Amino acid sequence: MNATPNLTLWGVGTSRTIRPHWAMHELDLAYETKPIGPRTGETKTAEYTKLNPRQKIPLLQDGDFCIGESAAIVAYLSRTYSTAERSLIPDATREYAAWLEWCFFIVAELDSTSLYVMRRHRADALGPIYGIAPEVVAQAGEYFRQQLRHVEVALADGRQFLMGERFTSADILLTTCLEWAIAYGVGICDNAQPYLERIKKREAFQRAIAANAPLVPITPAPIKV
Ligand SMILES: N[C@@H](CCC(=O)N[C@@H](CS)C(=O)NCC(=O)O)C(=O)O
Repeated sequence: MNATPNLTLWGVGTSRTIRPHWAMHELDLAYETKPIGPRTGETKTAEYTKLNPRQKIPLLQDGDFCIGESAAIVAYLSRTYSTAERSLIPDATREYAAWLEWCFFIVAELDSTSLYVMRRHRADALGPIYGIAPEVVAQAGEYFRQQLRHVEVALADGRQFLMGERFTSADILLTTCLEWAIAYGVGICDNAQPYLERIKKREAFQRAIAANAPLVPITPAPIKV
């Protein structure tokens, strides 16, 4: 492992960009932030496109290595920079597999199939670009609630975190989805409420909120229909 990593994180201001900021703070890593925002045109510059041809935030530079996709960045940081004192990922093969299962479940079912579909088709979000579709939005919200039952079971019996008594980066992904769901008026299960309260008291979470705040309010580029 690199003893003095040279880490730069691009992107602030969204529920995806906060994920790697949070992982960095949990792991107590020093890094530089390039505070570019979503839908500002900043992901389309030649300099940025060279680093990330997908033209999306977040993006992590670790020395001469670049990685995009928020969940992949969090997994990379967890694997590369966890220590005995600060770890975001289980070691044992089956626990690691269960962690992977949670990460893929959250990204595929809660984020991409539910919340992001709502974002794409809400009139007050990206609907003017991708089509305003109230029925699709309602169904996606319902599907989110159904899928959240798996989280409800995992958090039963007063369990602290998704994987039991130990905080992992799957909790980072889940928290961002729960906050997003609340912002969209989708109810979350009862035991997710105290879970969220617990998580939000974490110092690393609070530092990540500050690190993810845009320096100036983000003014999105006009929507092109
Ligand atoms: N699946 C990607 C999604 C990233 C994404 O869609 N980022 C948006 C902002 S939330 C973006 O950069 N859009 C292009 C832009 O705003 O210029 C991830 O989790 O990192």
